Amino acid sequence: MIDHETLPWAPYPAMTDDERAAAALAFYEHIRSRRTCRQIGDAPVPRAIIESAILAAGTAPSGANHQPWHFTVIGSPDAKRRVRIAAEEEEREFYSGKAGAEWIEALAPLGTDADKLYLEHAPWLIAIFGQRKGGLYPGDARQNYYVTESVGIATGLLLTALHAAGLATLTHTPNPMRFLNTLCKRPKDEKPIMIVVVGHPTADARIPVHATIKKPLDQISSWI
Ligand code: IYR
Repeated sequence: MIDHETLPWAPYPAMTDDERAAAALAFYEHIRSRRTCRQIGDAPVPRAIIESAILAAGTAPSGANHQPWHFTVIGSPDAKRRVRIAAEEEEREFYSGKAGAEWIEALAPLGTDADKLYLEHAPWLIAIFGQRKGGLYPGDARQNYYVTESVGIATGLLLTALHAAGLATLTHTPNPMRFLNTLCKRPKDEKPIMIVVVGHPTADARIPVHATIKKPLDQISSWI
């Protein structure tokens, strides 16, 4: 076996089980208040917040610790406009037939359509790419592993960090979204996974009731 260097486990802060239970419950209360916002306005958000959130996302566990993700942060009005135009083009096809009746019906309670105003108005769009090839160090061109899973976890942390900073988020998945490679100048072997739209809700923002229904514990878990 190849020798590998280790460090002693750095203990987490001491806590009683009661304190842990209270912390877990408090975190649940915090995260359950996050919801997708489709009316994100043009109120500005400091770049430093986005940087910290991406650093948080980058702590996610990943296959072989290769960290197979890339975040392109889109803040220039011109680039946001180009994303909106390209995404709306795909979405118009999606909503006018490509999606199929069952998918359209499933989306009806969310009230989504092909207009993606927020892509232009929101202060930041974060385009997230998964890297099939890479490795830990700059210039590595090794195989990456569990790319979708790793990027999914990192995206979850990104949303959690942005929520902790009091910002509204929306996960947007234009279908297909290969146009993002061109727009963000990313190589072909990177797969666009989604766009996270970040900002403040507009004063008249509303949320679909459908989105507030969360499955209870006994439906999402079994204990054996
Ligand atoms: N990408 C489209 C459609 C869409 C699909 C699913 I599944 C959603 O949960 C929401 C939307 C859009 O952004 O409108």
